[in-house]
Amino acid sequence: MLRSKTQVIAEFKKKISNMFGIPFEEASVANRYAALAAVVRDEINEDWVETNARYTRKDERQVYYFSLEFLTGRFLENNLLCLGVRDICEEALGELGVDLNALLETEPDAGLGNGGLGRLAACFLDSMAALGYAGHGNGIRYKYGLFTQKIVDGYQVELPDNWLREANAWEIRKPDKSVEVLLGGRCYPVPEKDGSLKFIYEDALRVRAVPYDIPIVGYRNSTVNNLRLWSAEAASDEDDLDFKSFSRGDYVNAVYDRYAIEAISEVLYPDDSNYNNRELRLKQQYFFVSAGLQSIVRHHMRKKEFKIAELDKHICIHINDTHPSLAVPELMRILMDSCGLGWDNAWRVTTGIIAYTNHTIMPEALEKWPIDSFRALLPRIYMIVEEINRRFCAEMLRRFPSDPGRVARMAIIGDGVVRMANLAIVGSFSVNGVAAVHTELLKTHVLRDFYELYPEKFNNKTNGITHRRWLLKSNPALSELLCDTIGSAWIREPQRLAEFERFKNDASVLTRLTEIKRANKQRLAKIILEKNGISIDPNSIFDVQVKRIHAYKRQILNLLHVLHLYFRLQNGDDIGTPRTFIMAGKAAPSYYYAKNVIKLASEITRLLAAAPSCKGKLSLIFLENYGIALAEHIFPAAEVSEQISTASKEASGTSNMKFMMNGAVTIGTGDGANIEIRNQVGDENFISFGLSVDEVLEYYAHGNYSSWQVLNSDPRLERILAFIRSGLGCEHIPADEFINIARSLLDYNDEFFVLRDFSSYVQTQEKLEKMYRSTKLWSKMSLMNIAGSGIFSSDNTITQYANDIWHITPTCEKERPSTSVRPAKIGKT
Ligand code: 26Q
Repeated sequence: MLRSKTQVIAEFKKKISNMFGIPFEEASVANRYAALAAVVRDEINEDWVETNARYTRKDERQVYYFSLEFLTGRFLENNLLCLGVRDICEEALGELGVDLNALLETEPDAGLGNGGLGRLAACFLDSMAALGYAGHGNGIRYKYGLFTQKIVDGYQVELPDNWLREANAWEIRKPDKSVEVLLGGRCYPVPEKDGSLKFIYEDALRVRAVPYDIPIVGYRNSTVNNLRLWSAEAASDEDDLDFKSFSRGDYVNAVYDRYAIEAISEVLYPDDSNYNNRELRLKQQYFFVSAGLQSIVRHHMRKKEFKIAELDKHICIHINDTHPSLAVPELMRILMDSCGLGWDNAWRVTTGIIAYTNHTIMPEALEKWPIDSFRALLPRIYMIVEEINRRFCAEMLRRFPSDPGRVARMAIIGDGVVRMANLAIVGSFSVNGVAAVHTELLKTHVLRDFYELYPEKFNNKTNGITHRRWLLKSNPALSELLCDTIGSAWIREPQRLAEFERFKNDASVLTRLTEIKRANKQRLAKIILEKNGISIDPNSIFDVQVKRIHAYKRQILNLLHVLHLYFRLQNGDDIGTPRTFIMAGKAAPSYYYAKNVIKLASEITRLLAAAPSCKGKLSLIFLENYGIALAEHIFPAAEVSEQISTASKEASGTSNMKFMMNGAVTIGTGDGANIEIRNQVGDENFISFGLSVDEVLEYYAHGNYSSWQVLNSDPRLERILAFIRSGLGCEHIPADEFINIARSLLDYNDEFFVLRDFSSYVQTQEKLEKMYRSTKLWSKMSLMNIAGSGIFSSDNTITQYANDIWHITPTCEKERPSTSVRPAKIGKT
């Protein structure tokens, strides 16, 4: 137990000598990090064992969150905070002359996700543990996470993210819990003596799925849940080189099979919207779904007096988008082929277990797999999907005999593909969107047929973010101010952040808030100077847009505005308070438009830096390699949060919540969760602009938008676009460098209404600048955003999932004793 500084020092020194066989004095920073992590892990392990025993004892329903992505970020500091030993460790190490922050920085940023969906899964794990729910993660242990982004000469270059190069201090390999997953080959039924069918597999590739468990530590509640990530290995040692092919003299193919197997968990696909038709991706999906379900069923079957026909009382499988939707036929397969249930029983159990969250309304992101490759890879699963489809279509024809078009649209198999969203909806008991407007759009547009069929399945669960990582951990100064003013109850009950509103007219609190923001801006400026060698001015407004680069997220609108300000300065106009635009985000490697946006941002950076008119007034910086670690530095320093997607396109957004919680004011469209943020803080604390969802839908319905018309009626736009098409008037940029952007805005009629929203955006930015001039007004707006952010804690979201979908209650029994002086003292800035 880490109860005193002396104990921490002793444990830490002992670990160094045990692990590395050297005295403390000789240990490197990496050694020290590993030793501290090991000390913390020992502490966690006790609670881990106890939590599992508690779950078994209580025998309540357990939830498994299936996701192809878990963007967890670093663990060490989070775990220290959750154990309540951060301060004591910092002080103990300090006595040894070791800087805790330096150790924290050496941990790799676990980037097993692309963006919003992956980070949401990580926030949900954190909240489930903090609230004492029996909720676990199931995913893939990718050897390479999302690529590392470099910007070279303004272009994005992707480097592999070899995050497992050093031993991962948080995972435990569990070879004895391995399961086998079969791919390809042939499958056919043979009748058994008792009349049942047995399915025989021939020539299937046998993949050994090995689990690695990572503890998910609850906030000071002695609860430790499990994140189980699967790694693909050749089926067994003898199979290292498949003996049969070996003896046929087919040595090379045998080696090749081995590579093919290990390739499954090699790398995370870097696309975050476009469904891309890669067979390996389908293998990944089946691999982790099958491994996860087999191990879960096996675990619960060990219980006394367990009945497989009641599995739905014991577990709930939540699928994060359609990526794990093979859970539907795979669970059917296990229940029928391995556990002997008949179809109807298996279907009742399966559809009582699976719940599905949709994260997108973009049709191109809906997953569809060609029948041929699906059947070849998953012969038995395909049979089951065919049967699900046959029964579903028959039922639909009975219900809608005069509407065959509807039945065709809703079929799970059609037009030569398997439609994964249809499979997920038919095979689950709950379908939810991730923000109120998104769920409404699903019901009225994208999934309308299904809503009409199963209205009771549909529900909304607005996304949330964990305030422990995104406020308590990343913004210690603000956390301290909150504790000084409203006490520390908000840490466990984030809705109590609302009490901060009492201070909206308190001059000294408002001043402290401004000072904290300033200190955080300086901290970010320092990091940028060290990393990029660029100095940014903490006196300027930090106006930030950080997220994946996407046409619908409209980074281009931000850039058009920056160019607009550039021209105004060139013209000798006064643009008011100096501004630093900060952007960051990755583009999918094959998404040329998005890459073009990064190049444009980089060239604008250069242009502004070289223009005397912009000096001290306007700058743009594009930060490399946006990820969790960088994000934790950015949100606390942000003053303006850019949430400017085309209304109706962003399912929810979650960075909007992280900004708000750190006191940034949003300039945003009425899209996704922005709408709920605006409702929460009131119009006076949210800066709105642009077309509404209804207006956008109206344009789509009538097809009456013309980007040329908008362009021709606005000389500012004409000038800016001509400038972009000329390569920013720079000799070193070829004239067609930004052709992708120009084409999308003009030749393709500006699908996302960038030009249409430009004028409203510019005007609103001017309004914003005027508001900023009053430090007091701005600080008050900032305070109101912080005070309103509590409902966007994922604790709130998870409570709703638990009550409305999963039907589970917290199992927590005791509070973890704290050895820390927190929360009175939160930490150092
Ligand atoms: C699918 C098939 C093949 C390859 C890749 C994919 C794929 C991978 C990732 C498709 C989509 C994603 C990620 C989507 C995502 O992050 N969506 C975001 O989810 C957030 C959490 O709900 C929302 O806040 C965002 O609005 C939504 O864009």
